[in-house]
Amino acid sequence: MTEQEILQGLYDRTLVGDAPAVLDLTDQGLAAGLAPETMLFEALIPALEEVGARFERGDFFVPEMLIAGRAMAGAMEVLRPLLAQTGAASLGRFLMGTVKGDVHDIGKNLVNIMLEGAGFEVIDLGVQVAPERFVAAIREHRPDIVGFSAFLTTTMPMFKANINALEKAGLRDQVIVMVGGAPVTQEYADAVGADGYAADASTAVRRAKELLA
Ligand code: B1M
Repeated sequence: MTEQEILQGLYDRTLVGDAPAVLDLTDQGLAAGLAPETMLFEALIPALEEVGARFERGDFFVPEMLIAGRAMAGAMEVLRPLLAQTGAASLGRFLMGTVKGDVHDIGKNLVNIMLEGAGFEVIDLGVQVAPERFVAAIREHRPDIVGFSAFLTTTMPMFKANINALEKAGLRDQVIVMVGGAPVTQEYADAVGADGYAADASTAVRRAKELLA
């Protein structure tokens, strides 16, 4: 198979949620010398974008989104150690979580991988993280930056709820707040009083470094 055929196969099989084929093609891509970033940005992410577009049009439903997400997550397990360099000196501590009411984690996990690759120490609280859990974890881990991910317009308001909880706990001036996720914009981030926003994982790394500079 040519590199182009592998990338096309990865896109097509992710789109239909064929996890074993996606894993197999990921291995084949690596064996053929394809860069993990190429498989990620030219096949896996575009496939999930198409899944989202089909869901919006009513051509796909939740089960299709779920199996496509699982197929991508399987490939990420293989790519993760390759994307994240090891042994880099810590640039800072980053506490991350998907907000309460939201179970999307693929985008968050990708940001984590890129942050780790760039040399951040990442503490991931997972999904559905309530404001009080963020507060407790900030007290425990003393991160330089806390990151809130939200992927639904209905869960984005949790950014403000989280920031309010930090203020109430007297922690707001001790930690930098970054936000992101599919429906989030710079305007929304500004409106809720976040310090930083990024539209994708590589911008998130750049923005995190800028905020600490
Ligand atoms: Co859902 N879902 N989903 N979903 N899902 C979206 C997000 C949606 C846009 C699809 C659509 O309609 N086009 C839509 C939201 C619409 C909206 O609110 N505007 C949607 C919906 C409606 C829903 C449900 C409500 C469906 C239902 O039940 N009726 C439901 C909600 C469940 C809940 O959370 N309570 C639901 C459920 C699910 C699944 C569980 C089936 C599955 C999630 C699996 C998982 O994550 N483990 C799923 C999936 C797979 C998707 C799509 C198809 C793909 C998401 C994804 O992984 N994208 C998605 C459509 C889409 O996004 N195009 C969709 C790839 C990922 C790499 O990109 O997540 O954007 P992204 O992450 C980026 C950036 O956002 C950024 O960097 C990441 C990497 O580049 N980023 C940050 C993320 N976090 C950041 C933090 C930062 C900085 C940058 O700083 C802290």
